[in-house]
Amino acid sequence: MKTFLITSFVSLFLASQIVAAEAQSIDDVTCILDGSDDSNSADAKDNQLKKFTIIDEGSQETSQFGAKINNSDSLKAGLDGPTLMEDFMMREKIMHFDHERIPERVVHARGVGVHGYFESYGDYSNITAAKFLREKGKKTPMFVRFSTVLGSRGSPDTVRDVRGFALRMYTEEGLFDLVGNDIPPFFVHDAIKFPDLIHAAKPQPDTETPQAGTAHETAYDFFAEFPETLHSVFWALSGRGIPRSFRQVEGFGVHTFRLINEKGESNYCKFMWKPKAGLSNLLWDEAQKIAGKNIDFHRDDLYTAINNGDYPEWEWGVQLIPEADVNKYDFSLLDPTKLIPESIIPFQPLGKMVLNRNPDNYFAETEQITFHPGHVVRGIGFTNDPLLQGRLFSYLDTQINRMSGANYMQLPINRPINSVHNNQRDGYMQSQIHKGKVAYFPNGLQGNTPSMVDKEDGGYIEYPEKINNVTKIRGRSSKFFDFYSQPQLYYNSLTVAEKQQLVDGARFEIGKSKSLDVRKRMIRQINFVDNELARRIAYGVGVDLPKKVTENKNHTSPGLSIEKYPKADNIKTRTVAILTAPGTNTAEARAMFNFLKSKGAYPTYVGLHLGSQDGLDITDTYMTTASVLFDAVYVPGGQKAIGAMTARSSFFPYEEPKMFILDSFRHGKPIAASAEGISLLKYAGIDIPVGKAKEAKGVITDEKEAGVQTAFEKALIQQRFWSRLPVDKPI
Ligand code: HDE
Repeated sequence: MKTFLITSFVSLFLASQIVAAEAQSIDDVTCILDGSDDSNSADAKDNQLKKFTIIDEGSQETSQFGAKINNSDSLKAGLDGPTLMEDFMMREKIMHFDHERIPERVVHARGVGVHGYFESYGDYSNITAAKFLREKGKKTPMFVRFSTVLGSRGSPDTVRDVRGFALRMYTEEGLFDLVGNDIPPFFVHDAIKFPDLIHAAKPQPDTETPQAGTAHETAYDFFAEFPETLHSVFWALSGRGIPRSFRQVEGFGVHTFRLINEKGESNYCKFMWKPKAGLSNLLWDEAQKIAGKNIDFHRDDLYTAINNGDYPEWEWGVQLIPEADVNKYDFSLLDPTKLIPESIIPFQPLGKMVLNRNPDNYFAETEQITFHPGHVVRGIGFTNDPLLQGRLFSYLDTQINRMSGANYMQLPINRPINSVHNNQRDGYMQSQIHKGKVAYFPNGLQGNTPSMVDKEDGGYIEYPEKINNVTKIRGRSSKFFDFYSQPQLYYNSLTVAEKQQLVDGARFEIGKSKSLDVRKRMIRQINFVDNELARRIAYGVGVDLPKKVTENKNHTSPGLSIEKYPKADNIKTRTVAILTAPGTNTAEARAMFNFLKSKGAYPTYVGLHLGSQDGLDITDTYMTTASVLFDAVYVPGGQKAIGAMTARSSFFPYEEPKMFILDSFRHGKPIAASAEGISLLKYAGIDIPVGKAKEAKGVITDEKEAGVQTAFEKALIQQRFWSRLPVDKPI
């Protein structure tokens, strides 16, 4: 019986593809249908995916129905004659091509996916029945997709936006999807306002501009009218809206969820995950320039690190709130526009998450994955957060639009690693053959199987929350109406340089609104958060400086500032440009290259032309790259080279080396130079610090290359020298 089922499955689902691959054994295919054999292993998902993976290299061309063919020319009536209708090869090939696209996601269209695993730090059965959290060292396969929210699939990576950070754990008990973001609050608290938010923020319907950002009138019109958005707007306007790398962002489940243990006891929780590489962001000037120089900056960065074996890691855990404390705070736990300050409830790590494999095929994996906050495992449940409740509908519904049918969970990337049995049947692209006449429950003919599983036997645990004595009402509880305390908390927790970034971001975004009325209304709202901030922004966007209406409570919370965030203790994956020209001191250049490489950094020789230059292997030129694409820069000595680099010449018509250094300096990046290389820094107008000021400023110079190594490494750990960034005079 099984053999029949398996054979049919293969012929239907894989027929067209399998021809080019090695024939699969019956046992292999059994695993596809019934993943239970290795659902307990960290490799379980990879092993399952391998069974769907096709290798075309070395094969012969066939049609979709398996005929061997040569389809380089269409079939014609004579060499110059008309193409014949009979040409099944052409019809099939073009038909398939015509249907290659599916609708992009209505939000989060641009994304990059990677495989990895979660490893539990211990047994947490005291708080949850979820099996992936019940054993120290237990590994669970994962897939993660990072995304921007507003841009189309082809938009640049470095736009100012929130980043989606969606996780899928392929647990032995089914999928657990945590579809989160890189910032803890959300813009609106009720799902019913989500379409308004997105319509206001996406390109305007009359012009379809601007792409991938909120710097336009309708967005700020909405924000100004709907001040619960302010908290998230503040995060997006700060450095959090323009991360340096997906590897250096935090993750947040945003909503309050529920954890339930075997005894049925429940705690509220917020999920969050913290990058071991620390946090880092781009400056707005960098972000904009990168969008022109390398539109794929973030996905390249992630791909390269993983490809090099530098696997990004996060600590994954919760803020746990006892059921009894639900009403204890000034804000409601059910309000997703608020965060729970870590000063009130600390982060408790439960495990680590490691991303260690790039996908093989963008479409099959990253595009076809269908995340859904409703994919939960036993021991994890929902709360009455009205945003979460709405999402539980939306993520199912949206997939029908993208996937054109209800069977998308059978796609390889979506299949759980444990076996799936139920009475759901048929529909477009059904790829499984359910044997037998029974597709209902209860049944006698199949012994009442698939049987119903109660929570006592390992079934999903519904938390028996009491809902009594309530009246149907459209509204919200009073705690949801405090729109200003948390943006104030966030603003207060930023450093001087970070506050300036927020001011600059706001001046750019609000300043893009042609309507003075919108700008005025926005400043009015910001003034309810903090008068000084509102005045600084107002000045830049041509609005009268507002009078003070609110006292700043001066409260702060740890963990919100990027500048103060704990740093990694190494320089792995930091990108460093070594600027060269013919005549560079190659010994110095090589010594620095090797030093950085030995520490795990990614050095690159930038030269006049690709290929060998004085024996150095130049992999980027002053044309193909720029300072904004690197974390730091080093200039070795070499009289002839520095002579050329410190003049406007036919080699450097735009004084490219000078501009390189100037940008690095302005952007607060570590800069090192040795011997004659120091002259390039001076030529760029940089005051060369001496003594301890070198390390404080991150400008490291010495007559010898060996003399800059250690201090340069320290500077690279620091990543950015915030004190170099300009700050406004008080207004
Ligand atoms: Fe989403 N969101 N969302 N969202 N969201 C989608 O699902 C939606 C919300 C988030 O990489 C869509 O498959 C509604 C909060 C991420 O595939 C869609 C509401 C958070 C991703 C959708 C929200 C998110 C999505 C688009 C308000 C952070 C990308 C295509 C109730 C916690 C997932 C799709 C991926 C994607 C709807 C609010 C994060 C339309 C209605 C809050 C990371 O279903």
